[in-house]
Amino acid sequence: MKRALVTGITGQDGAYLAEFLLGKGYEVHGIKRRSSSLNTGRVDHLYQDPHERNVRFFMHYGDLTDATNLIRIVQEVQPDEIYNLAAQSHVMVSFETAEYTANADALGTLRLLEAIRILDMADHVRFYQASTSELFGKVQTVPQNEKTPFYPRSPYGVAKLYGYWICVNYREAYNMFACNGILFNHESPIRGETFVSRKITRAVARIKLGLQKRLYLGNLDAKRDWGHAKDFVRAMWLMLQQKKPDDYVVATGESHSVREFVDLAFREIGAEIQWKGKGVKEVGVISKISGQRSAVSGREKKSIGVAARPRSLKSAEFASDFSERALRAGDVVVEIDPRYFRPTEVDELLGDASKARRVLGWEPRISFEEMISTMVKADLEEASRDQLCKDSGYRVLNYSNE
Ligand code: NDP
Ligand code: GDR
Repeated sequence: MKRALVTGITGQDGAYLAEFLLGKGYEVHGIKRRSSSLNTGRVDHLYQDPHERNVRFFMHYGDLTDATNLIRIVQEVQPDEIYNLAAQSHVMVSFETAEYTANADALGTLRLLEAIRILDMADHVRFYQASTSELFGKVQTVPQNEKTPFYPRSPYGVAKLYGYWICVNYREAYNMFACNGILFNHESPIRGETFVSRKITRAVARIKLGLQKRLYLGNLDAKRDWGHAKDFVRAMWLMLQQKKPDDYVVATGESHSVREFVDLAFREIGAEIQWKGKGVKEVGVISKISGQRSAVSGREKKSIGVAARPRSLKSAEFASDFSERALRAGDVVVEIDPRYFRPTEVDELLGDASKARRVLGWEPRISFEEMISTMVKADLEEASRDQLCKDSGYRVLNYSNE
């Protein structure tokens, strides 16, 4: 049985990858951070009581900023494959926590590679590094592939640049099987709530149910090549199954603006958005409501995927019954808040994944539209629980505008 060690297992990709690897018969070990509140929500459904037989899922306390701890875990686990997904992964936050981001994202990668070397495992461990399209930053060519020069635009991008090159260097210096997956944006119903995709789908659901009035965003014109996380973790695994280690761009080859994302998300609840005004005064106004009800069927719920939290269908139906009370044509539902503008922005990303298609046989299966639809539906279910509480007289907090 193959054994994998996944850092960042409590994050979006870690949860999908863990489920994928368990499905392939792996024994999966994850590193989680100690935190004062629970941080394992995305993998709780994978938890197995260690006292049971045939347990294949294990968690270890650890942190990418703690070298001795990483060495100990790698020694104890003796993995065949290591997936380094842990990172301070929020670009905007990296401007506020630049040094920490460098420590975790850049030096954290070095610490893991060194752990492999110190433990004399360089000749048999396969290593995946979560590199990113943020390396391209101020893009030098369109579309971006493995040969496109890098020009990162944030402390996060710069830290990941170190991670990329140290991975290449250890491959060349010590003959390690180390791969960079240069992944473009990928989202899902379990995406962190402060990334723009989830911020939008969550707000759309809450606006529909009358739990929130407005969505405040930054740069509406930024364009991203957005795919689904479930498709992208498959590419990570494929990279480590090849004869030779290499670096691959993973992307859908389609680019959409934040504005388009908002349009499609609102359309999912039967509302059309009209954009009025310019610059920071621009607003999104509801121009038409079709009265469409957007509840989630049992079958659709299954397709939301792995780590989607279990919810009751009843609550989703309940939510749709109350839906139309909140929205009216003419309502201003989107506004610009310059606080979300970044000191340096990545304006437009478009990936060329032809190498991944050719060598790995990888291609995305979930479309942009399907992904948004799934995300809105999942967020409607989640919001419906808050609505139930609110309608029963309990206080519901809104932490959406981050
Ligand atoms: P998330 O932010 O959802 O997850 C990050 C994970 O890293 C969480 O498990 C987090 O733990 C953990 N983590 C953060 N800091 C540390 C630390 N110091 N020590 C140990 N663990 C830590 O990210 P994603 O799942 O979206 O992304 C996975 C990786 O892929 C990241 O490295 C990201 O930079 C990269 N990437 C992501 C893309 C995307 O579009 N999603 C695209 C390209 C690259 P906790 O839960 O406790 O916070
Ligand atoms: P990104 O993702 O920076 O591409 O990094 P994010 O969703 O944060 O931003 C995408 C674009 O949307 C614009 N934007 C906003 N972003 C946020 N978060 N909040 C807003 O209110 C908002 N309004 C507009 C941003 O300016 C940006 O242009 C993600 C992370 O997962 C990284 O870890 C990963 O490496 C890259 O994707 C690929």
